Amino acid sequence: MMKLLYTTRSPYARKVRIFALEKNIDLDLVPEDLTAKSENLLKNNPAGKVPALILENGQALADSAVICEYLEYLKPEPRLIPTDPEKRFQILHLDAVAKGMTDVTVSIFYEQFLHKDNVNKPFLESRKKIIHDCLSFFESRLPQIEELHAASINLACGIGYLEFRFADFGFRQQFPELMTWYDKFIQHPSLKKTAPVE
Ligand SMILES: N[C@@H](CCC(=O)N[C@@H](CS)C(=O)NCC(=O)O)C(=O)O
Repeated sequence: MMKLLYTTRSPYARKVRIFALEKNIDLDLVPEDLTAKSENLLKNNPAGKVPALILENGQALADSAVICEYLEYLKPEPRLIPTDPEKRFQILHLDAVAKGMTDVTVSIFYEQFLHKDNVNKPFLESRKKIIHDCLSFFESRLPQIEELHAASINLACGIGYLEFRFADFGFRQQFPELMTWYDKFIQHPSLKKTAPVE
């Protein structure tokens, strides 16, 4: 069976787990400790990040987008990355914005984790503004994220991570329509099963 190196908190690993659940692909989930990275992780992904997938022949795949692309290739149905070029690049664009928002959220977590007593306030404020702008972008595109696809999954993972770490940012109040979408979207069994836990 393929092995997925992951953490239960990682929004990127969560996207991969949701893809696998939707496609009924069994993965052997191997937990990683990112404060003491295993040799296995560093050997398979020298960038030291989860998720990393190890195929049955030993080949490693790093990065959630690459792994999801592989799972889509392995089992095309249900389609989560459209093939029709117009739809495909629309979704991939939304997917990239969702990933950008998650990257920014994760960078805030690291800043707070590393500089607890001396956080860079202007950095945090500029990062929060990016998150705000991304959420606003998606709130004005609700029809495009109605269905289950790479971008809607990625966005739900990003918002899930935001709620998990920074529920006090106030985005629930600022984006009620998007959060109504989110609360409904996370009822999908694959999302319920992968909610972040410490
Ligand atoms: N672009 C990567 C990002 C993966 C990533 O940043 N993962 C975080 C956990 S949420 C990580 O492994 N961080 C460890 C580190 O950067 O040292 C992906 O999409 O898989």
